[in-house]
Amino acid sequence: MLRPIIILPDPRLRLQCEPVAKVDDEVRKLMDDMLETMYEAPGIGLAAIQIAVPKRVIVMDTAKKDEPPQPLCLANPEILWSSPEKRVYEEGCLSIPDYYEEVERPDRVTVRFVDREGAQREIEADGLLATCVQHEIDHLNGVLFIDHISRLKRSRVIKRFEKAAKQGDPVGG
Ligand code: K1U
Ligand code: ZN
Repeated sequence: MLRPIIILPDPRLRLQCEPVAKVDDEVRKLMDDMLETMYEAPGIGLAAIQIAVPKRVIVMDTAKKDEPPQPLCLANPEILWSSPEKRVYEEGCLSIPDYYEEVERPDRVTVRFVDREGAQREIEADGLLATCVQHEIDHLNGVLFIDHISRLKRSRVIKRFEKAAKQGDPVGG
């Protein structure tokens, strides 16, 4: 089922999300809805809070267009290790449509999480997957990619989206 994505300045995007006690059928349905919503957007990642569910669940698929899909569903993801080397990538966010800015983050991370079957796993991510998983875990802590850019750029984009929300423009243009 497709779910609506909430947009800046929705205050729910600043919530600290709650861990999932168990990956049961309800959480698996949430993961399926998130993947469907992410692919339709389209995007390469989505956190549950972006569809107004304050749980520590994220989905991602960073496969290239010419590769088979590689959906990943992570409950309670935790970064165990981050590389000292950094990578800069021009990020976007489905909750801040049509705004892109370069963000510097660790180039590689090790992440522990619970998978769709309820098993605890670890992945080592690099490149785009590393950038994406850090962006999504930030969402679970109420952090947006604009919190990693200059204060001036951040206040400009927040003002733009506040104005659009007041005028009833749903995409913030
Ligand atoms: O969390 C989100 O808002 C999704 C976001 C994830 C993300 C993008 C870039 C860097 C880090 C994390 C997006 O998917 S924005 C859309 C996007 O990047 C994209 C859309 C279509 C094709 C390829 C990329
Ligand atoms: Zn985002």
